[in-house]
This record gives sequence, structure tokens and C-alpha cells, in this order.
Amino acid sequence: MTVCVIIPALNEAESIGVVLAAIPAGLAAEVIVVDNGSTDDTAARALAAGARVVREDRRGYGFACAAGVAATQADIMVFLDADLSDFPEEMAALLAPIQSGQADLVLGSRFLAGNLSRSVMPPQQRFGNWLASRLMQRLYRIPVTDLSPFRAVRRDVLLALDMREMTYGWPTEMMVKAARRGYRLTEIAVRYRARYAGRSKVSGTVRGALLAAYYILGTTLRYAWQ
Ligand SMILES: Nc1nc2c(ncn2[C@@H]2O[C@H](COP(=O)(O)OP(=O)(O)OP(=O)(O)O)[C@@H](O)[C@H]2O)c(=O)[nH]1
Ligand SMILES: [Mg+2]
Repeated sequence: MTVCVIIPALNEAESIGVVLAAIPAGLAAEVIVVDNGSTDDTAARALAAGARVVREDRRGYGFACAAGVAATQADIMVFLDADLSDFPEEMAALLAPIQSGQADLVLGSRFLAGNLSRSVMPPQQRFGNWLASRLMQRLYRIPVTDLSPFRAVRRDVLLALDMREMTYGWPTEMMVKAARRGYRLTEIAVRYRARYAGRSKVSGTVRGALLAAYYILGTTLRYAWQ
């Protein structure tokens, strides 16, 4: 099965090259950086580091991820943030359950290892992830503990989900619709660290955190009774 790594990026010029360099060689047939209207050198640096760059001008994490999906034919897609908060080295472990036919969607969980420090994830983000995970456990009967940006999914599964949330709700929609339709979700423990450089767009800003909470909880509830 071919693998494509999709990295949504908005003004991540300082970190994008480091992220790309940390992706294990030989794992992915293709690496796509989706430049979401950056005003810095993100696109040029991504190109220089060997990635394919796709442009998406409609602002939003979901729009960026969807543009990456539309640009590849790979059998498995891996999503990864552009700020080096995730550990791209762990990609083989994320892919394994799909490659062995045991899962359709593999979710990184930053809490499974139990050693995430407070400085890496502020209390409000920790609480938001806990609350959304508990709701998903209750409403969808899935054993999830986190909404991590590091995920892998089979292409046919993702296309079948008919994704509609094009901003902060995108990862949530993927999880709850996959659960509703009986696909197999698996979590693996992943590590997490503070962003390498640049500015936060979501959890580190009041506006971003409130919007994320609204869309994540709204999306979790929306599909619960459908
Ligand atoms: N929120 C948001 N993120 C985008 C967008 N387009 C691309 N991204 C990327 O999505 C990823 C997540 O954004 P971050 O700012 O790291 O959000 P976060 O991880 O909650 O916040 P940090 O604590 O700063 O890491 C980054 O790789 C962004 O560059 C967009 O329109 N909105
Ligand atoms: Mg981040």
C-alpha cells in the first residue's frame, strides 16, 4: 500500500524543513505540504526540503487537509502538523495497524503514555481533549483518549466519510463518522512536544481555543443521533 504524508501548514517557515527531515526515509511515496495562504517562506522551504507543495487559499485546518487528500492517489494518508509538535519518527508505528489489516483509522494519543508534561499542553487544552474523548466514548462507543493531529487513515475509508467540516471540526468528523459506519479505529501512544518555532494558531490563542472547542464539541454532538 502506498503512503502519502499530508502536512497542513500556515506560516510555519521555521519548522517545516525540520519536520520534513524527520520523516523516516522510505516510508512514504509522497509528502505533500499544503500551504494554507502563508505569508512567510513556508512554501519555498517545503519545496527546498523536497516536499510537493499544494496551495489552498481557503483558510482552515480542514480545507488544508482536504486539499492534500484531493492531490494524492495514495492508499494510506498520514496527517502531521507542521510545527514539529509530533514526532515524525513514530510514523511506522502509526502505519502498522493499517498495513497489517487490523485497523482502518489509526489515531495517535498523547495521553496513553501518561507522561505528558503540563508545559507541553496547557490545562484548558488537556481538559478539552479529555471532554471530547469522553463524549466520543459515551456517544460512539469508541475507545479514544485524545484528538491528536497525528493520524493515519485508509484512502477508501476517508473518501467514504464524505467530509464536510472544513475548519477545526475536521479531525472530529473523521473519528465520529468512522465510528458510526463501523470502521475500525485504533489508538497508539505518541509523544508530543511544544512547537519548534513560530506562532500558535489554535490552542495557544483565546480565539483559536474557543473556536476549536465550539467546532469539536458541536461536531461530536451533531453525528451522535444520526
Ligand atoms: N488552525 C489552523 N491551523 C492551520 C491552518 N492551516 C494550516 N494549519 C496548520 O495546522 C497545524 C495546527 O496548528 P497549531 O497552531 O500548531 O495548533 P496547536 O497545535 O493547537 O497549537 P500550538 O500549541 O502552538 O502547537 C499547524 O501545522 C498549522 O500550521 C488553519 O487555517 N488554521
Ligand atoms: Mg501545534
